[in-house]
Amino acid sequence: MATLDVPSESIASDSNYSENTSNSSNSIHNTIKDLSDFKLKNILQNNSNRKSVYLSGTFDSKEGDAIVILEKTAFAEENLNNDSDYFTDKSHLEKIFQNDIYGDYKYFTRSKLNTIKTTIIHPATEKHIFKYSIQKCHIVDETPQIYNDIVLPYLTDEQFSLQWVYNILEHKSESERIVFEDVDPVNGFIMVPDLKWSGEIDTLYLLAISNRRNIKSLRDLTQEHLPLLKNIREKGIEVIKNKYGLEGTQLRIYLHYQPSFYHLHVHFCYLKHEAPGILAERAHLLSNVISNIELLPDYYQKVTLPFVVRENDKLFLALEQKGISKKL
Ligand code: G7M
Repeated sequence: MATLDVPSESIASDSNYSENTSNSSNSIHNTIKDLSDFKLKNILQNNSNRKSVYLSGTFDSKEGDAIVILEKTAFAEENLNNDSDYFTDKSHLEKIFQNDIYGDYKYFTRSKLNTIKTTIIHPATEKHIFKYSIQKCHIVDETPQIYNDIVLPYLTDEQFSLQWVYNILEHKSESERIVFEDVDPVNGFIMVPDLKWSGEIDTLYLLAISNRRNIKSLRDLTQEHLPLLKNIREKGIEVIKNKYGLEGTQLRIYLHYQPSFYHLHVHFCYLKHEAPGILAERAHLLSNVISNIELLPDYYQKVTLPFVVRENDKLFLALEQKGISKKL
């Protein structure tokens, strides 16, 4: 088993705790206006590359734990013009030092140019807190037998709630954010901006969520699903081209293995954006997936699929108990 220490934000196969979903009376999302009520317990992760922090804590007025994710956003090109407040006296420079032709400054710009993308998960389960904490990770080569004997029973019992996915499919949440919908029950899908996308084209990130509810992940995909996968690829590309002006060749279109959420969905990202979860141990390009199934209809039932598991995850313990880690 290969090991690596990775911030777990981009890693799936979450562990074993009971799953809460939001009920409206206790939901912080109905009332929250600022974070003055937030009581910090732990800094789960401070990612200087992504300029983001993952915090756990509570809200005074509500029951349950919370996760607050703060992320400095990318520059929006539409704000970089001579009329914008970057280039007026509404912003000011503080000089740190000068050396010959080189000057180093801190720049304090108008607050609207300094948006911090904020994601709040409340009430958060222990499993969510676990997901966002830094942990030691391992790569497991998952054979079909390991999948069927260990991983499948584990994820059947322990997966994250899919309520947010069903809310999107049933137009109960994010309906105003839907970018495209193909209502065909077999090959259709809904396309929405990913939770992680703050809306600047440079970091474009959309999700295509299948209408079908019985496809957990890459492992379930067979020849039968080729029309669905091709439909997602073809229409997803067309929609992004029409709405955002990006060509299909500028997109990274992929599935995660393991995913965090076991309902088939495809990620569409701008190629130049290095989104979390695009590394080789997790991302599978949709074109490769289609091609593999065309070559061998049951490719994903036969192939060994490596995936990353966290050391404190129950799944890792289950793999250890069966002696899998020692064989790798
Ligand atoms: O790792 P996996 O392939 O399961 O990726 C799931 C994706 O769903 C991630 O990129 C998340 O950012 C995204 N996501 C998660 N949640 C809970 C939501 C949500 O409520 N709305 C939207 N639009 N995306 C979400």
